[in-house]
Amino acid sequence: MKPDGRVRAVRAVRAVRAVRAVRAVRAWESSAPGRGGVSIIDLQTADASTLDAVLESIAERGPFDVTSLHHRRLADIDDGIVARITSTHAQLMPHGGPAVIRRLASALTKYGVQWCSRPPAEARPEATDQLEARVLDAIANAASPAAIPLLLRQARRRDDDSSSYSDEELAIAIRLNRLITPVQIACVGAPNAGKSSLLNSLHRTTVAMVSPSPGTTRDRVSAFLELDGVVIEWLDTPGLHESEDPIEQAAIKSSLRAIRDATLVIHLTAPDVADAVLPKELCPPEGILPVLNKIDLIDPADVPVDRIAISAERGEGIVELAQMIRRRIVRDEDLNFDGRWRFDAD
Ligand SMILES: Nc1nc2c(ncn2[C@@H]2O[C@H](COP(=O)(O)OP(=O)(O)O)[C@@H](O)[C@H]2O)c(=O)[nH]1
Ligand SMILES: [Mg+2]
Repeated sequence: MKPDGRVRAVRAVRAVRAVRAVRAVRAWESSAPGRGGVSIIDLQTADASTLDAVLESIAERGPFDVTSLHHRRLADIDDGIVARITSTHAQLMPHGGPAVIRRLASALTKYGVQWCSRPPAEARPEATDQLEARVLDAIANAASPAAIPLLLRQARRRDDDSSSYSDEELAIAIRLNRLITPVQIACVGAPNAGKSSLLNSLHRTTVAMVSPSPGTTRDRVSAFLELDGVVIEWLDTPGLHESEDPIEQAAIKSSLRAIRDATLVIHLTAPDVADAVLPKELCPPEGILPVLNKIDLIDPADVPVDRIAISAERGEGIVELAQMIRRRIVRDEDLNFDGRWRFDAD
């Protein structure tokens, strides 16, 4: 419901008062951006009354006593929890979507709060300086376990060398950043090539329906998989083929878009199905990896030398495939790199 004119006027007066009073309040998102159902925004100031003013403006209906929790509408944007931790520290806990956080950040800014794009060093009392705080933030956000030992070494390396980054360091950072934010890998091929079986085999649990009738994977299915220490998002696509069915056509169209955005494409073929025609001018940054499935159906001597050979159903070649994919996404030399990783470029 829209607030009426009087309520809006009262809010505006409060906002002006708040803007005057609260320049000293700083706010930042302390939870991993876009990860959880609920986010945490920290509000910190040196003076309790300025924090009262901000909370009254954003969440209304105080008082917000120390150690109290309140369920409130937050700036007419979202419902959430207001937690008053100490007289000078409070937390807002709205839903975790990036759009909600962006809008709340802009509402807080309107009330005079200084919005920090990342938690300040003091927000991490265990960090001795800003760089160490950034390392800890990156560790908190990193999807892949392989990122942790590398990040732990960064604070010292970067302290020791403050020169500008070399081209090699910048190129390696593009790949190492994939350890923090997972890339997408699309598995494409004809219906019945075994794409869903491969995902299942990689995942070792059923996340996609496997069926002998073509076109079972009507929509895209994606799963986060850890391949050899590196987490990636695997897109299981519907078979690329002509279809009269409008639902299937829509699914194929949507998967074509996803395939074009993928960092690596796995082109799956099988001896018992005709190969699919791949989308034109497909040029993923890490290339197209040809993989032959169902090698249990053929004589080993008939496996073409240019194909990675697997049997999704029997689990043959799956570990080797996972390692090969990992090396395309983050190379061995990247993981052993002894230079500086620019993990915190804005
Ligand atoms: N013999 C054999 N059959 C397989 C293998 N992988 C998948 N299949 C079978 O191939 C059929 C199609 O598999 P599915 O994963 O649904 O293919 P998709 O349409 O590409 O997703 C199913 O009957 C699977 O059991 C394999 O490695 N060997
Ligand atoms: Mg399928």
